[in-house]
Amino acid sequence: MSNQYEITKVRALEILDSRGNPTLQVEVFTRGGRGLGMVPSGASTGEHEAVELRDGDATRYAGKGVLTAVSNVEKEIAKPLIGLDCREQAKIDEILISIDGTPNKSRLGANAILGVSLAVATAAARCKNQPLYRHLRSQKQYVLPVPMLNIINGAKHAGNQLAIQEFHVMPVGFTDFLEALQAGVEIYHILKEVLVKRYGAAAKNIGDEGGFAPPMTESREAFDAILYSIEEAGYTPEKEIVLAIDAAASEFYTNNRYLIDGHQLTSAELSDYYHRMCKEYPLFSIEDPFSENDFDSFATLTKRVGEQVQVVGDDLFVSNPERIQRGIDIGAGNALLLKVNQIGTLTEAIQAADLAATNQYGVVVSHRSGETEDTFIADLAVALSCGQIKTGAPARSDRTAKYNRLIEIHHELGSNARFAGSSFRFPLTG
Ligand code: 2PG
Ligand code: MG
Repeated sequence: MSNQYEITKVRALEILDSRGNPTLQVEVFTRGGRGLGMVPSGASTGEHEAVELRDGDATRYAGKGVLTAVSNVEKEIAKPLIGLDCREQAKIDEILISIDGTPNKSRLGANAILGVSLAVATAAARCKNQPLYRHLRSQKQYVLPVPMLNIINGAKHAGNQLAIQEFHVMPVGFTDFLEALQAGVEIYHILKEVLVKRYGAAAKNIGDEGGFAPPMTESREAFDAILYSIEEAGYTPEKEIVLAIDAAASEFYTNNRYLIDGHQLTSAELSDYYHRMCKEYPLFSIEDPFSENDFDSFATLTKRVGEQVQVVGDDLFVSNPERIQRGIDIGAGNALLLKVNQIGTLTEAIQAADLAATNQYGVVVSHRSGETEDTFIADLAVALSCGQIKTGAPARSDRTAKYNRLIEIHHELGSNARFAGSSFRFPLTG
């Protein structure tokens, strides 16, 4: 007797991500349907992330091919999964971890493993004929996330002089996801005009995540242009729209100093700098304010501004429960940036989110700068009801695919969904 949930075949392909680099697509076949997972890829990667396996064969894609990872899926991973029930995510992820056998998934590649893990989940949702978010977590009520829209790109994601990697608007003062997204989009378009007026036509060129990459040198220029655009678009800063940044500070940290806005700052001076920015602008979320191993500076800043301001650990935590626990123990940060490919399986990613949430840490589900049309993270943010999603500018299909999926979920859930709004940090407890 055949079982519709039984995995019958696992296949992988080398496809392209949004930067034109190779990545994996994995398909998991069952009698009840096919699941698909596409793997994202970062540029400002944390040194403690699970390892993305690249071929290193310089004759193809400058060494960035993923044919070894593809072959690992088909030759090593597929066989032990055949015949398993695709609803048994935890068991399957456990098997993936043990076949790999390394602590950082470096043998088979976290990219190979994640592709399979995601495709197993989407196959199960398909077999159950359920939307993915419901398969991931079955609830009566869901929370739709506030989008963190990255509208000015800097650092590694752009070709300008901005040290800070991402400048976001978060539309919080709205009753539903559609209104919030609309406000973000309107601000994005006004910002384009403002930038062209201030910096010339080249200022509307965009960076890796669809935000503009104007030739600015100081962070204040970005804050000012965004603030002005919010008002020009007819919205009220702070009440309706708050600002957020991802400093990605490891990228401008050398020899114990942070090079930002033309100054070499110590971590204490950088902390003062953030403090000032939070006073002068409606800045309510700061990601990776310090370098990726500096738990202490994260803790100091969190103590200083954490009541009002979200301090998010991305490269600090790398979605890894052990590092998150270390942060919790000393109060380093008060929120987790959750990237499924940093840890490499869906089960571990959900464990990371749960660990954060049960310790009163906020959770932001996040894309990578190299993305695909896969919309898994939109469903994940809804399933976790975590209240926040960071998935780039409202432009370029790799980014809008996620927003479009959230629009779909908004309509599908109707009154069974609540928009996180201004309780984005703790949407379930307010
Ligand atoms: C980040 C991400 C996503 P990357 O630092 O948060 O915005 O960038 O994927 O390059 O690490
Ligand atoms: Mg980051």
